[in-house]
Amino acid sequence: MRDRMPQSPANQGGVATHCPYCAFQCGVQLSGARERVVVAGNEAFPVNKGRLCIKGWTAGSVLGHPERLLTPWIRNARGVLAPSTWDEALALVATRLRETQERYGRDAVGLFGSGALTNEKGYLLGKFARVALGTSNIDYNGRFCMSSAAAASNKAFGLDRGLPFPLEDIPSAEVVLLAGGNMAETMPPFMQYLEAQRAHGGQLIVVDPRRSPTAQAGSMHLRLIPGSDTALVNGLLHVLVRDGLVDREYIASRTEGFERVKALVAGYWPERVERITGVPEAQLIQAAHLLGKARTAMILTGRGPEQQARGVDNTLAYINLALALGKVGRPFSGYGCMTGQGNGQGGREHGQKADQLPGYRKIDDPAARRHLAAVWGIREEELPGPGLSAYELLASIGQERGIRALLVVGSNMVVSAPNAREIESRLRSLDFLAVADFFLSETAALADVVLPAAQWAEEEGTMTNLEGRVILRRRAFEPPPGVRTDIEILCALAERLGKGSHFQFNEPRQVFDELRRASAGGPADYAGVTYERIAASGGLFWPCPSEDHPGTPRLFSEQFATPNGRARFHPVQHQPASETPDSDYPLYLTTGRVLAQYQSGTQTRRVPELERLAPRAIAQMHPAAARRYGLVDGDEVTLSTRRGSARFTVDLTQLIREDTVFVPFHWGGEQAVNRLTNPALDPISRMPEFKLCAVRVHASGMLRDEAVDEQANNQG
Ligand SMILES: Nc1nc2c(c(=O)[nH]1)N[C@H]1C(S)=C(S)[C@@H](COP(=O)(O)OP(=O)(O)OC[C@H]3O[C@@H](n4cnc5c(=O)[nH]c(N)nc54)[C@H](O)[C@@H]3O)O[C@H]1N2
Ligand SMILES: Nc1nc2c(c(=O)[nH]1)N[C@H]1C(S)=C(S)[C@@H](COP(=O)(O)OP(=O)(O)OC[C@H]3O[C@@H](n4cnc5c(=O)[nH]c(N)nc54)[C@H](O)[C@@H]3O)O[C@H]1N2
Ligand code: SF4
Ligand SMILES: [Mo]
Repeated sequence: MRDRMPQSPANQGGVATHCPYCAFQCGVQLSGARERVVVAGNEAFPVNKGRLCIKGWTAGSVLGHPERLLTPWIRNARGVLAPSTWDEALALVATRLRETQERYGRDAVGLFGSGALTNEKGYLLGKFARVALGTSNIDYNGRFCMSSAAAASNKAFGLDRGLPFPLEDIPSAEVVLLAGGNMAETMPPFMQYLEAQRAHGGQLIVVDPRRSPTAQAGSMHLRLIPGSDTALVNGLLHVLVRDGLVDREYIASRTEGFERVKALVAGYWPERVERITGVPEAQLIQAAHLLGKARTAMILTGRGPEQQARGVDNTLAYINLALALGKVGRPFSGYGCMTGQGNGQGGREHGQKADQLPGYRKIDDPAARRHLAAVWGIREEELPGPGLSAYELLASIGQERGIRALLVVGSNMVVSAPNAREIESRLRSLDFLAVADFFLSETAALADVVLPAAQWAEEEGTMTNLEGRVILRRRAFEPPPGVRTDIEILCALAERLGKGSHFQFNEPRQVFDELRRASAGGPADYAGVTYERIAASGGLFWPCPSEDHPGTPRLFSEQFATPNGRARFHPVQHQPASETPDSDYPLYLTTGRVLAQYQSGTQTRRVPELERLAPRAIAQMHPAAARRYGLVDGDEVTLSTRRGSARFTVDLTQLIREDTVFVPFHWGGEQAVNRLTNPALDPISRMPEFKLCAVRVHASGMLRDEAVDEQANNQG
C-alpha cells in the first residue's frame, strides 16, 4: 500500500485534500515536499470556497515536525519509555490485552476512540473491540463533544445528523439563532455564510454569556447567565404562544406533544425569565418576535448549552423552539447542531460508541445484531452488548470489575477529560496502557507502549463533515519510515490476537467497502458512497443507499424518522446546574476554545505561528470582577474549584459577564482547566458538565485562606 504514492505532491501539481482539524473540513491544496509543504485553500471545494483559518494554513508543519514519534516505545523495567521494534511493541500489546482478558474477563479491556479518526478507522476500531477482543467497553471522545445534541435529535426527530440541511441554505434564512457557538474562532470560514445571511438582510441572534467575536457579528446578543438556556427558550416559547406566533398548522400536521410544552411554558413569563437568565425582558420579547415573524429561520447550537449535565434538556428546548415555529424540514430553515471534530459526525455513526453498531444502529437491536454478525462473519451471540460511556469507562479504572487495560486511539484525555487530575491518576493505576498518536501527548507519556501513527496527509480515508457530507482525504505523502497507519496497527494486533482472518485489509478503501455493507439499511446508510463518486463531486450526503442514489442534502421535508413520522416535543423544565456559585466558590467558570489552539493542543501547541498567538492558558475576566481580587491584565492567577486548582494569565475584557470566568482547555499540567471542571454527567447523553461549575479566584502568591478572607470581605 506504500509504493504507489509520490514523495511530493508537487509531482502531480498538488493534492486536493482536507484540513486535519475541525468538522468544517476545509478543502485544501497541498504542494511542496513534506518538510516545507504549502497548504492553500481549495477554491473548488464548495464548503470553505478557498477560505481557511490560521490552523489550516499552518497544518503542514505538524507533518515534518521534529518531535514526531518515529518508532514504537516500550516502558522498560526502570519505568522509562525506550525505543523498540514494531514486532516487540505489537506482541507486547497483544499479549497484555489477552492476559488481562484471561484473568479478569473480556470487558476488563477498554478502547477509547475519537472523532478525529476517518470513518474507516472509527469503524475498524469498533469492529476490533467487538470481533478481535469481544469487549463491550469501547467509547470515544465524541461523548465529550456533541453527544447531548445527538441524543436530543434522536429523541425529537428519530435521527441525528448534525445539520439536516446543507450550509448553502444558511444565507437564505431570515433569522438565525446561534446558541453557545463561537464559530468566529472555532470555524472561521463558516462566518462567510452568516455574513451572506446578514448581507441579505437577515438577523443573527447569538446566545452566549460572553460577547464573543461571533456575538459581535450578530444583530442581537442575549448575554445569559451560564446554565440558563432552557429557561431562556421556555421564555421565548411563552411569548410566541402568548402572542399567537406559533405555527399551529405545522404543529398539528407534523408533530406531537405540543400541548404539554405549551402548558409548561406558561410558567415562564418574561419577568421571571429575566430573573433566571439575566436577559432583559424587552430583549426576550424582541427576539421572540423576530423569530415568530420570520418566514424562514434556523436554530443552531454549539457546545455552550450542550456540554452540561442538562445538555439533552437544553438542546430539546431549542428543538421545541424550532418545531413550534414550524421550521424543521422547511426550506432554508430548521434545527442543527454544529458538530466540532474533524470527523465528529462520521465518528458517531459507525460503531465506536458503547451502545452502537455501524450505520448508526443500536447494539441492542436484534435485527442490527443479526445484520452485523453476518457482515463480520461471526455468530450473533459472540457480539457483546452495550458497554460503559467515555467518562464512566475512565472512572471504572481501579474499581471492582473496572477497566484494567486500555488502548487509546486519537484522544488526550489527561488534558481533555473533566476532573482531569483524577483521570490521570486512574490512568497511572492501569495494569496496561497503550496509546497510538503522532506525538508524545500528555496521555501517551503515561503509556506502557506508544505506537507512532500516520497523519492526515499520509493516509487515505473518508470523513463526514458537519453537514453529513462524506468527503475524501487523500494521501499526499508516505508516512515517515517507522510510522504505521492506525489501520495497519489494528490489523496487525488482530492477527496476533488470532482474529486476523476478520481483518484482511490492505487499503483503507477495502475497509470502506465493508463499512458500506455494514451501514447498508441503517439510519446512516453509506452503501452508495464510493471514493470515485466523492472524487467526482463535492462529496455525498448520507443517507445514500445505492450507487445511483444522489445522496440526501436535506432531511425531514416529508416526514421525520420516528415510527409515526411525526417530530416529538419534549417538555423540559429549567433546573439549576449541578454546582452553582456560593460564598466559597463565588463565580461561574465556563470553558471552551480560542482561535489558535485545537483541542488538547497536542498538534497546535507544536506550531510556532499558533504558539505565538496563544502561548498559554488565559482566564478571561471582567475588569470589575478582577478589581475585587486586585488583579490587573496579565497577572498570574490561581483558580480553584472543589476538584482542584490550576494557574492562568488574567485576560481582562468587558465582553464577559461580571459573574463568569472563561478559560480555554487546550493546555496540560498546571494550566489544565480540566483539573477544575465538574464531571457531573447528563443522565441520557452521559455528557460531562464542561461548561459550568463554581470557582474561586486567588491572586497569585496569596495564600488560600487570605483569598477566602478577602472574598468574604468583598462580599460582606
Ligand atoms: N480554534 C478551535 N476551533 C475548534 C476546536 C478547537 O479546539 N479550537 N474544536 C472543535 C470542536 S471538537 C468543537 S466541539 C467545536 C466547538 O465549537 P464551539 O461550540 O463554538 O466552542 P466552545 O468555545 O466550546 O463554546 C462555545 C461558546 O459557548 C459559550 N457558553 C458557555 N456556557 C454557556 C451556556 O451556558 N449557554 C450558552 N448558550 N453558551 C455558553 C462560551 O462562552 C463559548 O463562546 O469547535 C471546533 N473547532
Ligand atoms: N474543559 C473542557 N474540556 C473539553 C471541552 C470543553 O469545551 N471544555 N471540549 C470537549 C470536546 S468537544 C472534545 S471533542 C474533546 C477533545 O479532546 P481529545 O479527545 O483529547 O481530542 P484531541 O485533543 O483532538 O486529541 C486527539 C489526540 O489524538 C491524536 N490524533 C489525532 N488524530 C489521530 C489519528 O488519526 N490517529 C491517532 N492514532 N491519533 C490521532 C492527536 O495528536 C491528539 O493527541 O475535549 C473535550 N474537553
Ligand atoms: S476552519 Fe477548521 S477545517 Fe477549516 S482551516 Fe480552520 S481548523 Fe481547518
Ligand atoms: Mo468537540
